[in-house]
Amino acid sequence: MRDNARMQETPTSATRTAWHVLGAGAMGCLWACSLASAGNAVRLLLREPPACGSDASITLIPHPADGLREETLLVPVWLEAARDNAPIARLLACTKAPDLLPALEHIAPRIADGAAVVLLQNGMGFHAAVASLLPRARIFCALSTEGAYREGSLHVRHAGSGETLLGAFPGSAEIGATELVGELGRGFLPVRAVEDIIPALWAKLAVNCAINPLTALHGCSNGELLDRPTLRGEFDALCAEIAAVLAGLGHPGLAATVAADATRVARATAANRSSMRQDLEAGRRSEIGFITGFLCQQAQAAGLPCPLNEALLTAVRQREQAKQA
Ligand code: NAD
Ligand code: KPL
Repeated sequence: MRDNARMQETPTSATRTAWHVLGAGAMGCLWACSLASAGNAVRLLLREPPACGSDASITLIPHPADGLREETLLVPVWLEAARDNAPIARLLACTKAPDLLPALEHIAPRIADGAAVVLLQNGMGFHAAVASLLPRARIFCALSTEGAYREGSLHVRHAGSGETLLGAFPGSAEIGATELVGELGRGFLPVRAVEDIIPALWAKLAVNCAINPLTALHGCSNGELLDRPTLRGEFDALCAEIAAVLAGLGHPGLAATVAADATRVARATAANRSSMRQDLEAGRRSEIGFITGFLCQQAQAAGLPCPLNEALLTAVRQREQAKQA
């Protein structure tokens, strides 16, 4: 490995809007690096006070598609305590879904009127709650197929190159996402504005409902769902139930493609340990409540049966509790 290379802040950084990044995990560090690479001043909001209020560097192992040439880079960022009082005009929220609202409640008084708040979490069911918590902010949803994992504290590997879709949460931001894409997409991570993000959120949710709980409970790779006959049977039955719920909720197009979509994603990510499997195996709380849990809530409200999804929701929650006990 070559020596670490230090990414320089460009002279334009002083003139660009500062971006606060909430959550210094895999996605938070990756996005902080991408924003900093474009000359933005980046402030990483930490829950832990000791290291806050100082310059620091994120160690980034880039993906070849990032075009950064170096094998390892040190990217300068400013560490800031959540309880600091400087106003926040641009926020990229990168916590896991269950941590999002508590984290935002903590910094809500700092969010400026008209601030852009981008939610990068997997799952659904939290966007409206954030919009009510921050009624004067513009809320955006980001859907990312980038893959990253932490190698250590402030040390991230960009493992899979993808794309991020950005759209305004309906009713929250009068202007679309195009203006913001110009800022967020200036770094090495590609970002694309979409007019209506909701169908994309549902499509991703449906695929995650099909893959994540089964892989987490069986401790198998995504590809094993397709290749092991008993798992394939469970996967097919689950896809059929998800399709029936989507059809009942008024998403016939998604209902028609969910089995093929989930199969394609499981094949394309065959060797992956799903994020939910990783969470359960590490004894962490998973995002099940915002994935299968959200689908079950919507199904129940519409009077649609979803026994397979309900059973998976219960089983994953029991597994989480057993690990935490
Ligand atoms: P992560 O666990 O690596 O990072 C989350 C970070 O948030 C942690 O460092 C945690 O300490 C921090 N955090 C939690 N509460 C906080 C608070 N109150 N204040 C400050 N920080 C707080 O998770 P991740 O892998 O970066 O995933 C983040 C989100 O992005 C998830 O919803 C995930 O599903 C989604 N996502 C991740 C990937 C990926 O490849 N990692 C890809 C696409 C989408
Ligand atoms: O999004 C994913 C996850 O693990 O959360 C998939 C697409 C299933 C890839 O593992």
